[in-house]
Amino acid sequence: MKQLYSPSNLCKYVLFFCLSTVLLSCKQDHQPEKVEVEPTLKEAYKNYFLIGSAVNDNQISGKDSLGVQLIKEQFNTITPENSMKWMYMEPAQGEFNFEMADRYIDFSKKNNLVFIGHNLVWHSQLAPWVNEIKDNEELSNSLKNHVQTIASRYKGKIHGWDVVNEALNEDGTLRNSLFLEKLGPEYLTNAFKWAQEADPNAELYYNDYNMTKPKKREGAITLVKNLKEQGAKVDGIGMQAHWSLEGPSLQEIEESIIAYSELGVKVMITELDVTALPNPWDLEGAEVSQNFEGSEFMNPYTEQLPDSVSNQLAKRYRDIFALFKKHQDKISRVTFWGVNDGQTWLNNWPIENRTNYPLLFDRQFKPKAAYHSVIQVAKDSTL
Ligand code: 9MR
Repeated sequence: MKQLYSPSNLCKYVLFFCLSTVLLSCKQDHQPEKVEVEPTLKEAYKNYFLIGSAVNDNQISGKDSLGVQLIKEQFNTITPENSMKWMYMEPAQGEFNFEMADRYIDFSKKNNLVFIGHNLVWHSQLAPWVNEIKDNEELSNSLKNHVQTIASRYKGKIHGWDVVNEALNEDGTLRNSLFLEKLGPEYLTNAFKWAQEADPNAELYYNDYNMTKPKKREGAITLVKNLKEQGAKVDGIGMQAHWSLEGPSLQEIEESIIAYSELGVKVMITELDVTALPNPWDLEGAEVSQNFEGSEFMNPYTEQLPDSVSNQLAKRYRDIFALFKKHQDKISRVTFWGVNDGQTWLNNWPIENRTNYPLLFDRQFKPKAAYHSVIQVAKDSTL
């Protein structure tokens, strides 16, 4: 007892009291603030639809490591932007080059990403030898061989194929491509049938731009109906969605989503981007043969996007995603056409070498205002 109240012990008690008070107040001062961590895109939209990006060779090879990081964090599906197109897959007749495509598939498997093949049949980015074929039967056999060789190599590894890309004109008639001219409209049904034979479980899609325009929409509906009547399996329609701040209107987009879904197919937004640059010719879509001379007036934001335009872009993305969310029962996937603004094809179309800002991540891979507005839509329980 005596020991307990000795002066040296008393000193210790006082010291202990002071120390614990200081520690306690420190702890209170540095109580971590409750910062709400924003979900990633794929987390935010996990109950609604898949969310993806087009990816390029620099990402697959790992050269673009920041891009790869974003792909893994933000997306759950990928589409190769270029490397599975005809000119790369079959550069010479009957000689296939699977090297890059195999790497894309490995990348998607390793990172648990749903893989979309793009594309099997397209008049553009075709290998030059195809245009040289004179005999129609040879052309038909080459088309069959192309579709079947590739679709069967990746059987079971590909979730869905853009089987036919951009086969329609703006007025809804069939585009006068080499295939239509020489093989007639049957080439479309055949392409779907050959793809199905080669990979019966893969989803098969028709993919095109300006799919919100009433005439083209009618054309696409007729096309899909015809394909189905002729016994082809069509699982989905891809609306590419190369859009602008002004158009298409939300009404056109909504009517199209509903109309396509009424065909009994899945609706996918497959190549989303929203140009932020002037477009005085009112060009819409993605007709790559359209190219124009540039000027300073046409490339106004070489340093950065002004806040006013950045806010417009965020608002446009907000409206678009609110609509997608409203129709989540019809939409199975939304894919952006590229990871960040530095990598978008829209820096070079319809005028080369411009500085465009159509995606959700900036050139430093940082999320933009548009990104936050897309996340907000997912979280907003009133939408
Ligand atoms: O983004 C692609 C770009 O790198 C290519 O140069 C271009 C060549 O045609 O193709 C772009 O992707 C297109 C896609 O494959 C089909 N829809 C339109 C896209 C934009 O042109």
